[in-house]
Amino acid sequence: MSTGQFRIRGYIEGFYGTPWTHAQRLDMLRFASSHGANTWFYAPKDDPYHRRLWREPYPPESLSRLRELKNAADGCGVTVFWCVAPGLSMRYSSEGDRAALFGKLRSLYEAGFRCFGLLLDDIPEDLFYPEDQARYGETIAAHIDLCRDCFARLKALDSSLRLAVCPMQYHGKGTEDYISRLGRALPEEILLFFTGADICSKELTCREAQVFYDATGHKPLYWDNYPVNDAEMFKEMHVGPLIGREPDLYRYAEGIIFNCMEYYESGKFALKTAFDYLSDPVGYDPEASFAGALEELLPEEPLREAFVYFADHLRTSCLKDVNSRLMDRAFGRASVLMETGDLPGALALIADYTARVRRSADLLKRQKAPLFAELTQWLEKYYLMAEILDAALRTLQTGQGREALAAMLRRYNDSATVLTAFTFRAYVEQVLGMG
Ligand code: LTM
Repeated sequence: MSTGQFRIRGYIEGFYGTPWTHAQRLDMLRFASSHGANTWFYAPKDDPYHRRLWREPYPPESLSRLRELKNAADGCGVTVFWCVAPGLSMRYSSEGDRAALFGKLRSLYEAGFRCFGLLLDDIPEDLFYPEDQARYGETIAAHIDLCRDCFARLKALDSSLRLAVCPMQYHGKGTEDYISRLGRALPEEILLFFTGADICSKELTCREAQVFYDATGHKPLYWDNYPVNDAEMFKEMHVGPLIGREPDLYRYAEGIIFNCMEYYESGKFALKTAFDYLSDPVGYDPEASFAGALEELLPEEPLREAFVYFADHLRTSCLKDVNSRLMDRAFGRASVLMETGDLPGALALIADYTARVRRSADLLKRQKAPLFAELTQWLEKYYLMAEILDAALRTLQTGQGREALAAMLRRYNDSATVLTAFTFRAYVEQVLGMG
Protein backbone atom coordinates (compact mmCIF):
# COMPACT_ATOMS: atom_id res chain seq x y z
CA MET A 1 0.00 0.00 0.00
CA SER A 2 1.22 3.44 -0.88
CA THR A 3 2.41 5.62 1.96
CA GLY A 4 1.79 8.76 -0.05
CA GLN A 5 5.46 9.58 -0.22
CA PHE A 6 8.46 8.56 -2.25
CA ARG A 7 10.24 5.45 -0.99
CA ILE A 8 13.70 6.83 -1.80
CA ARG A 9 13.98 10.47 -0.79
CA GLY A 10 17.38 11.95 -1.14
CA TYR A 11 20.15 14.06 -2.49
CA ILE A 12 23.34 13.49 -4.41
CA GLU A 13 26.58 15.34 -4.15
CA GLY A 14 26.96 14.82 -7.89
CA PHE A 15 28.02 18.21 -9.18
CA TYR A 16 31.17 19.43 -10.94
CA GLY A 17 33.08 21.85 -8.72
CA THR A 18 34.66 21.98 -5.29
CA PRO A 19 33.31 19.06 -3.25
CA TRP A 20 31.60 19.88 0.05
CA THR A 21 33.71 19.83 3.19
CA HIS A 22 33.44 17.12 5.80
CA ALA A 23 31.63 19.52 8.14
CA GLN A 24 29.15 20.45 5.42
CA ARG A 25 28.46 16.78 4.68
CA LEU A 26 27.76 16.12 8.36
CA ASP A 27 25.55 19.20 8.54
CA MET A 28 23.60 18.17 5.42
CA LEU A 29 22.90 14.75 6.92
CA ARG A 30 21.22 16.47 9.87
CA PHE A 31 19.42 19.01 7.68
CA ALA A 32 18.19 16.49 5.11
CA SER A 33 17.06 13.86 7.62
CA SER A 34 15.24 16.50 9.68
CA HIS A 35 13.22 17.17 6.51
CA GLY A 36 12.40 13.54 5.80
CA ALA A 37 15.23 12.59 3.42
CA ASN A 38 16.45 9.02 3.81
CA THR A 39 19.16 8.62 1.15
CA TRP A 40 22.45 10.28 0.20
CA PHE A 41 24.51 9.46 -2.86
CA TYR A 42 28.19 10.28 -2.45
CA ALA A 43 29.40 11.11 -5.98
CA PRO A 44 31.31 14.41 -6.15
CA LYS A 45 32.61 14.63 -9.71
CA ASP A 46 35.79 16.31 -8.42
CA ASP A 47 36.64 13.85 -5.66
CA PRO A 48 39.54 12.28 -7.63
CA TYR A 49 39.10 8.91 -5.92
CA HIS A 50 35.49 8.78 -7.08
CA ARG A 51 36.17 9.42 -10.78
CA ARG A 52 39.54 10.35 -12.30
CA LEU A 53 41.63 8.20 -9.93
CA TRP A 54 38.94 5.57 -9.42
CA ARG A 55 41.53 2.78 -9.36
CA GLU A 56 43.49 4.34 -6.48
CA PRO A 57 42.63 3.51 -2.89
CA TYR A 58 41.57 6.40 -0.68
CA PRO A 59 44.35 7.73 1.57
CA PRO A 60 43.73 6.42 5.13
CA GLU A 61 42.57 9.80 6.50
CA SER A 62 40.00 10.21 3.68
CA LEU A 63 38.74 6.69 4.28
CA SER A 64 38.37 7.35 7.97
CA ARG A 65 36.35 10.52 7.23
CA LEU A 66 34.09 8.50 4.92
CA ARG A 67 33.66 5.96 7.71
CA GLU A 68 32.67 8.77 10.05
CA LEU A 69 30.13 10.01 7.52
CA LYS A 70 28.65 6.55 7.16
CA ASN A 71 28.27 6.27 10.93
CA ALA A 72 26.69 9.72 11.11
CA ALA A 73 24.28 8.76 8.32
CA ASP A 74 23.32 5.60 10.23
CA GLY A 75 22.63 7.77 13.25
CA CYS A 76 20.27 9.96 11.18
CA GLY A 77 18.50 7.06 9.46
CA VAL A 78 20.05 7.96 6.10
CA THR A 79 21.25 5.27 3.67
CA VAL A 80 24.48 6.24 1.93
CA PHE A 81 25.41 5.00 -1.53
CA TRP A 82 29.12 5.37 -2.17
CA CYS A 83 29.56 5.79 -5.91
CA VAL A 84 32.37 5.13 -8.33
CA ALA A 85 32.66 6.50 -11.87
CA PRO A 86 35.28 4.49 -13.79
CA GLY A 87 34.10 5.22 -17.35
CA LEU A 88 36.69 7.86 -18.27
CA SER A 89 39.49 5.32 -18.49
CA MET A 90 38.23 1.82 -17.78
CA ARG A 91 39.15 -1.10 -20.05
CA TYR A 92 35.90 -3.00 -19.77
CA SER A 93 37.46 -6.23 -20.99
CA SER A 94 40.43 -6.08 -18.63
CA GLU A 95 40.34 -8.41 -15.64
CA GLY A 96 42.93 -6.11 -14.03
CA ASP A 97 40.52 -3.17 -14.23
CA ARG A 98 37.59 -5.26 -13.00
CA ALA A 99 39.71 -6.37 -10.06
CA ALA A 100 40.74 -2.76 -9.36
CA LEU A 101 37.10 -1.65 -9.44
CA PHE A 102 35.96 -4.42 -7.19
CA GLY A 103 38.95 -3.91 -4.87
CA LYS A 104 37.90 -0.28 -4.49
CA LEU A 105 34.31 -1.27 -3.73
CA ARG A 106 35.51 -3.84 -1.22
CA SER A 107 37.62 -1.23 0.58
CA LEU A 108 34.48 0.86 1.03
CA TYR A 109 32.56 -2.24 2.13
CA GLU A 110 35.23 -2.81 4.77
CA ALA A 111 34.79 0.81 5.84
CA GLY A 112 31.11 0.04 6.51
CA PHE A 113 29.30 0.93 3.26
CA ARG A 114 26.55 -1.42 2.12
CA CYS A 115 25.11 0.46 -0.85
CA PHE A 116 27.02 1.36 -3.99
CA GLY A 117 26.57 3.33 -7.17
CA LEU A 118 28.21 2.61 -10.51
CA LEU A 119 28.01 5.83 -12.50
CA LEU A 120 28.54 5.83 -16.26
CA ASP A 121 27.37 9.37 -16.97
CA ASP A 122 29.42 11.93 -18.88
CA ILE A 123 31.89 9.54 -20.50
CA PRO A 124 32.94 9.00 -24.14
CA GLU A 125 30.17 7.20 -26.02
CA ASP A 126 32.45 5.00 -28.10
CA LEU A 127 34.72 2.21 -26.93
CA PHE A 128 38.25 3.52 -27.29
CA TYR A 129 40.44 0.49 -26.49
CA PRO A 130 40.91 -1.97 -29.40
CA GLU A 131 40.55 -4.94 -27.03
CA ASP A 132 37.12 -3.62 -25.88
CA GLN A 133 36.05 -3.04 -29.47
CA ALA A 134 37.09 -6.58 -30.34
CA ARG A 135 35.31 -8.14 -27.38
CA TYR A 136 32.12 -6.07 -27.22
CA GLY A 137 31.67 -4.30 -30.54
CA GLU A 138 29.43 -1.66 -28.99
CA THR A 139 29.42 0.27 -25.73
CA ILE A 140 26.09 -1.10 -24.54
CA ALA A 141 27.44 -4.65 -24.52
CA ALA A 142 30.42 -3.57 -22.41
CA HIS A 143 28.17 -1.70 -19.97
CA ILE A 144 25.76 -4.61 -19.56
CA ASP A 145 28.67 -6.94 -18.86
CA LEU A 146 30.25 -4.50 -16.38
CA CYS A 147 27.06 -3.82 -14.44
CA ARG A 148 26.08 -7.49 -14.22
CA ASP A 149 29.58 -8.49 -13.14
CA CYS A 150 29.77 -5.73 -10.56
CA PHE A 151 26.38 -6.74 -9.13
CA ALA A 152 27.35 -10.43 -9.04
CA ARG A 153 30.63 -9.69 -7.26
CA LEU A 154 28.90 -7.49 -4.70
CA LYS A 155 26.26 -10.15 -4.03
CA ALA A 156 28.94 -12.82 -3.67
CA LEU A 157 30.62 -10.64 -1.05
CA ASP A 158 27.41 -10.01 0.88
CA SER A 159 23.94 -10.78 -0.43
CA SER A 160 22.44 -7.75 1.33
CA LEU A 161 24.45 -5.26 -0.74
CA ARG A 162 22.59 -2.88 -3.04
CA LEU A 163 23.61 -1.35 -6.35
CA ALA A 164 22.41 1.68 -8.31
CA VAL A 165 23.53 2.31 -11.87
CA CYS A 166 23.61 5.58 -13.76
CA PRO A 167 23.54 4.71 -17.46
CA MET A 168 25.62 6.52 -20.05
CA GLN A 169 22.40 7.71 -21.66
CA TYR A 170 20.41 8.93 -18.71
CA HIS A 171 17.81 11.22 -20.22
CA GLY A 172 15.22 10.95 -22.97
CA LYS A 173 12.33 8.50 -22.90
CA GLY A 174 13.78 5.19 -21.80
CA THR A 175 12.71 3.62 -25.09
CA GLU A 176 16.05 4.37 -26.79
CA ASP A 177 18.24 1.44 -27.80
CA TYR A 178 21.00 1.86 -25.19
CA ILE A 179 18.92 2.45 -22.09
CA SER A 180 16.16 -0.03 -22.89
CA ARG A 181 18.71 -2.78 -23.57
CA LEU A 182 20.64 -1.94 -20.42
CA GLY A 183 17.51 -1.86 -18.27
CA ARG A 184 16.19 -5.15 -19.62
CA ALA A 185 19.55 -6.85 -19.08
CA LEU A 186 19.83 -5.84 -15.42
CA PRO A 187 17.94 -7.46 -12.52
CA GLU A 188 15.06 -5.25 -11.35
CA GLU A 189 16.72 -5.04 -7.94
CA ILE A 190 19.41 -2.77 -9.42
CA LEU A 191 18.29 0.84 -9.18
CA LEU A 192 18.45 2.65 -12.50
CA PHE A 193 19.00 6.40 -12.59
CA PHE A 194 17.18 8.63 -15.06
CA THR A 195 17.09 12.43 -15.24
CA GLY A 196 13.82 12.62 -17.21
CA ALA A 197 13.22 13.99 -20.69
CA ASP A 198 16.25 16.28 -20.44
CA ILE A 199 19.47 16.45 -18.45
CA CYS A 200 17.81 19.19 -16.44
CA SER A 201 14.12 18.45 -16.77
CA LYS A 202 11.50 21.13 -16.50
CA GLU A 203 8.90 18.52 -15.62
CA LEU A 204 8.82 14.94 -14.36
CA THR A 205 5.58 13.18 -15.15
CA CYS A 206 3.86 9.90 -14.27
CA ARG A 207 3.32 9.14 -17.94
CA GLU A 208 7.03 9.45 -18.71
CA ALA A 209 7.90 7.27 -15.71
CA GLN A 210 5.49 4.59 -16.94
CA VAL A 211 7.03 4.68 -20.43
CA PHE A 212 10.47 4.30 -18.84
CA TYR A 213 9.28 1.30 -16.82
CA ASP A 214 7.66 -0.37 -19.81
CA ALA A 215 10.85 0.03 -21.84
CA THR A 216 13.48 -0.83 -19.24
CA GLY A 217 11.71 -3.00 -16.67
CA HIS A 218 12.79 -0.58 -13.93
CA LYS A 219 10.88 2.15 -12.20
CA PRO A 220 13.09 5.22 -12.61
CA LEU A 221 15.19 6.43 -9.74
CA TYR A 222 15.23 10.09 -10.71
CA TRP A 223 18.52 11.93 -10.58
CA ASP A 224 16.88 15.34 -10.56
CA ASN A 225 19.26 18.05 -11.74
CA TYR A 226 17.83 20.74 -9.53
CA PRO A 227 19.12 22.80 -7.75
CA VAL A 228 22.58 22.00 -9.19
CA ASN A 229 24.06 24.98 -11.07
CA ASP A 230 27.34 23.67 -12.47
CA ALA A 231 28.52 23.45 -16.11
CA GLU A 232 26.54 25.76 -18.42
CA MET A 233 24.45 26.99 -15.48
CA PHE A 234 27.33 28.40 -13.45
CA LYS A 235 26.10 31.98 -13.67
CA GLU A 236 22.65 31.07 -12.35
CA MET A 237 21.86 30.76 -8.65
CA HIS A 238 19.11 28.23 -7.94
CA VAL A 239 17.45 29.35 -4.77
CA GLY A 240 13.77 29.07 -5.77
CA PRO A 241 11.39 26.24 -4.81
CA LEU A 242 11.09 22.96 -6.68
CA ILE A 243 8.24 22.96 -9.19
CA GLY A 244 7.08 20.81 -12.10
CA ARG A 245 7.13 17.35 -10.50
CA GLU A 246 3.73 15.64 -10.60
CA PRO A 247 1.98 14.86 -7.30
CA ASP A 248 1.40 11.18 -8.13
CA LEU A 249 4.91 10.50 -9.35
CA TYR A 250 5.74 8.57 -6.18
CA ARG A 251 3.54 5.73 -7.48
CA TYR A 252 5.62 5.36 -10.65
CA ALA A 253 9.17 6.02 -9.48
CA GLU A 254 11.55 4.35 -7.04
CA GLY A 255 12.34 7.80 -5.72
CA ILE A 256 14.10 11.06 -6.44
CA ILE A 257 17.62 12.09 -5.62
CA PHE A 258 18.25 15.82 -6.01
CA ASN A 259 21.61 16.91 -7.36
CA CYS A 260 22.97 19.69 -5.18
CA MET A 261 24.77 22.96 -5.77
CA GLU A 262 28.41 23.37 -4.91
CA TYR A 263 27.15 26.46 -3.03
CA TYR A 264 26.34 24.56 0.11
CA GLU A 265 24.40 27.11 2.19
CA SER A 266 22.52 28.61 -0.76
CA GLY A 267 21.38 25.16 -1.84
CA LYS A 268 19.43 24.55 1.35
CA PHE A 269 16.50 26.75 0.27
CA ALA A 270 15.62 24.67 -2.78
CA LEU A 271 16.58 21.39 -1.10
CA LYS A 272 14.20 22.04 1.78
CA THR A 273 11.36 22.45 -0.73
CA ALA A 274 12.50 19.33 -2.60
CA PHE A 275 12.45 17.28 0.60
CA ASP A 276 8.98 18.65 1.42
CA TYR A 277 7.81 17.48 -1.99
CA LEU A 278 9.33 14.02 -1.49
CA SER A 279 7.65 13.60 1.89
CA ASP A 280 4.22 14.79 0.78
CA PRO A 281 4.06 15.13 -3.00
CA VAL A 282 0.28 15.42 -3.07
CA GLY A 283 0.06 18.19 -0.47
CA TYR A 284 3.20 20.01 -1.64
CA ASP A 285 2.80 23.77 -2.09
CA PRO A 286 6.01 25.29 -3.54
CA GLU A 287 5.50 28.83 -2.25
CA ALA A 288 4.41 27.73 1.25
CA SER A 289 7.38 25.37 1.39
CA PHE A 290 9.72 28.14 0.24
CA ALA A 291 8.32 30.49 2.88
CA GLY A 292 9.07 27.75 5.43
CA ALA A 293 12.65 27.50 4.13
CA LEU A 294 13.11 31.25 4.54
CA GLU A 295 11.75 31.13 8.09
CA GLU A 296 14.04 28.27 9.03
CA LEU A 297 17.21 29.48 7.34
CA LEU A 298 16.80 33.21 8.00
CA PRO A 299 14.81 33.36 11.23
CA GLU A 300 15.52 37.05 11.93
CA GLU A 301 13.71 40.05 10.49
CA PRO A 302 14.47 42.37 8.75
CA LEU A 303 17.11 40.09 7.20
CA ARG A 304 14.52 37.64 5.93
CA GLU A 305 12.51 40.30 4.14
CA ALA A 306 15.71 41.74 2.67
CA PHE A 307 16.53 38.28 1.30
CA VAL A 308 13.02 37.88 -0.11
CA TYR A 309 13.53 40.96 -2.32
CA PHE A 310 16.90 39.65 -3.48
CA ALA A 311 15.77 36.05 -4.01
CA ASP A 312 12.91 37.37 -6.15
CA HIS A 313 15.55 37.82 -8.85
CA LEU A 314 17.02 34.31 -8.54
CA ARG A 315 14.27 32.14 -9.98
CA THR A 316 15.82 31.55 -13.40
CA SER A 317 16.61 27.86 -13.92
CA CYS A 318 15.65 24.85 -16.02
CA LEU A 319 12.38 24.93 -14.12
CA LYS A 320 11.58 28.26 -15.82
CA ASP A 321 9.74 29.62 -12.86
CA VAL A 322 8.36 33.15 -13.03
CA ASN A 323 11.15 35.50 -12.13
CA SER A 324 10.88 38.75 -10.15
CA ARG A 325 7.23 38.57 -9.09
CA LEU A 326 7.64 41.49 -6.68
CA MET A 327 9.31 43.72 -9.27
CA ASP A 328 6.76 42.73 -11.92
CA ARG A 329 3.91 43.56 -9.59
CA ALA A 330 5.31 46.98 -8.65
CA PHE A 331 6.21 48.00 -12.20
CA GLY A 332 3.07 46.44 -13.68
CA ARG A 333 0.81 48.47 -11.42
CA ALA A 334 2.87 51.64 -11.93
CA SER A 335 2.60 51.24 -15.66
CA VAL A 336 -1.22 50.97 -15.48
CA LEU A 337 -1.33 54.16 -13.37
CA MET A 338 0.90 55.95 -15.90
CA GLU A 339 -1.31 54.85 -18.78
CA THR A 340 -4.34 56.29 -16.97
CA GLY A 341 -2.53 59.58 -16.34
CA ASP A 342 -1.89 59.10 -12.61
CA LEU A 343 1.83 59.99 -12.65
CA PRO A 344 2.08 60.75 -8.90
CA GLY A 345 0.48 57.39 -8.07
CA ALA A 346 2.89 55.60 -10.41
CA LEU A 347 5.89 57.45 -8.94
CA ALA A 348 4.81 56.53 -5.41
CA LEU A 349 4.70 52.82 -6.29
CA ILE A 350 8.08 52.95 -8.01
CA ALA A 351 9.59 54.91 -5.11
CA ASP A 352 8.26 52.36 -2.63
CA TYR A 353 9.74 49.39 -4.55
CA THR A 354 13.03 51.27 -5.08
CA ALA A 355 13.32 52.02 -1.36
CA ARG A 356 12.67 48.37 -0.45
CA VAL A 357 15.40 47.13 -2.80
CA ARG A 358 17.78 49.83 -1.53
CA ARG A 359 17.19 48.81 2.12
CA SER A 360 17.49 45.14 1.22
CA ALA A 361 20.77 45.66 -0.69
CA ASP A 362 22.25 47.80 2.10
CA LEU A 363 21.44 45.19 4.74
CA LEU A 364 22.64 42.23 2.68
CA LYS A 365 25.91 44.04 1.95
CA ARG A 366 26.77 44.05 5.65
CA GLN A 367 26.24 40.30 6.17
CA LYS A 368 29.25 38.12 6.94
CA ALA A 369 27.72 34.62 7.19
CA PRO A 370 28.96 31.95 4.70
CA LEU A 371 25.63 32.12 2.83
CA PHE A 372 26.35 35.68 1.77
CA ALA A 373 29.96 34.94 0.81
CA GLU A 374 28.67 32.24 -1.56
CA LEU A 375 26.26 34.72 -3.11
CA THR A 376 28.86 37.45 -3.72
CA GLN A 377 28.59 37.70 -7.51
CA TRP A 378 24.79 37.75 -7.44
CA LEU A 379 24.75 40.24 -4.59
CA GLU A 380 27.16 42.56 -6.41
CA LYS A 381 24.83 42.66 -9.37
CA TYR A 382 21.91 43.24 -7.02
CA TYR A 383 23.74 46.22 -5.45
CA LEU A 384 24.11 47.61 -8.97
CA MET A 385 20.40 47.03 -9.55
CA ALA A 386 19.64 49.04 -6.40
CA GLU A 387 21.84 51.91 -7.63
CA ILE A 388 20.17 51.86 -11.04
CA LEU A 389 16.71 51.89 -9.48
CA ASP A 390 17.71 54.94 -7.42
CA ALA A 391 19.12 56.69 -10.47
CA ALA A 392 16.06 55.85 -12.58
CA LEU A 393 13.75 57.26 -9.94
CA ARG A 394 15.80 60.51 -9.80
CA THR A 395 15.59 60.74 -13.59
CA LEU A 396 11.84 60.22 -13.43
CA GLN A 397 11.51 62.95 -10.81
CA THR A 398 13.96 65.50 -12.29
CA GLY A 399 14.34 64.64 -15.95
CA GLN A 400 18.16 64.63 -15.37
CA GLY A 401 20.90 62.02 -15.44
CA ARG A 402 19.98 59.98 -18.52
CA GLU A 403 23.55 59.45 -19.69
CA ALA A 404 24.79 58.12 -16.37
CA LEU A 405 21.71 55.91 -16.10
CA ALA A 406 22.29 54.49 -19.58
CA ALA A 407 25.92 53.71 -18.70
CA MET A 408 24.89 51.89 -15.53
CA LEU A 409 22.32 49.86 -17.42
CA ARG A 410 25.01 48.85 -19.94
CA ARG A 411 27.17 47.61 -17.06
CA TYR A 412 24.24 45.62 -15.69
CA ASN A 413 23.40 44.09 -19.07
CA ASP A 414 27.06 43.23 -19.77
CA SER A 415 27.40 41.16 -16.60
CA ALA A 416 26.93 37.43 -17.27
CA THR A 417 25.73 36.78 -13.71
CA VAL A 418 22.05 35.87 -13.97
CA LEU A 419 19.59 38.18 -12.23
CA THR A 420 16.30 39.53 -13.58
CA ALA A 421 16.90 40.80 -17.10
CA PHE A 422 13.81 41.71 -19.10
CA THR A 423 11.46 43.35 -16.57
CA PHE A 424 14.28 45.46 -15.20
CA ARG A 425 15.70 46.49 -18.57
CA ALA A 426 12.23 47.34 -19.91
CA TYR A 427 11.58 49.66 -16.96
CA VAL A 428 14.92 51.48 -17.18
CA GLU A 429 14.67 51.81 -20.97
CA GLN A 430 11.21 53.28 -20.53
CA VAL A 431 12.65 55.87 -18.14
CA LEU A 432 15.50 56.61 -20.59
CA GLY A 433 13.01 57.08 -23.42
CA MET A 434 10.81 59.54 -21.52
CA GLY A 435 10.99 63.28 -21.74
O1 LTM B 1 23.12 14.39 -14.62
C1 LTM B 1 23.97 13.54 -14.62
C2 LTM B 1 23.56 12.10 -14.52
N1 LTM B 1 25.29 13.77 -14.70
C3 LTM B 1 25.85 15.12 -14.77
C4 LTM B 1 25.87 15.76 -13.38
O2 LTM B 1 26.98 15.29 -12.70
C5 LTM B 1 25.88 17.27 -13.49
O3 LTM B 1 25.97 17.86 -12.22
C6 LTM B 1 24.59 17.66 -14.17
C7 LTM B 1 24.31 19.15 -14.24
O4 LTM B 1 25.27 19.81 -15.02
N2 LTM B 1 24.62 17.13 -15.50
C8 LTM B 1 25.14 15.94 -15.78
O5 LTM B 1 25.06 15.52 -16.92
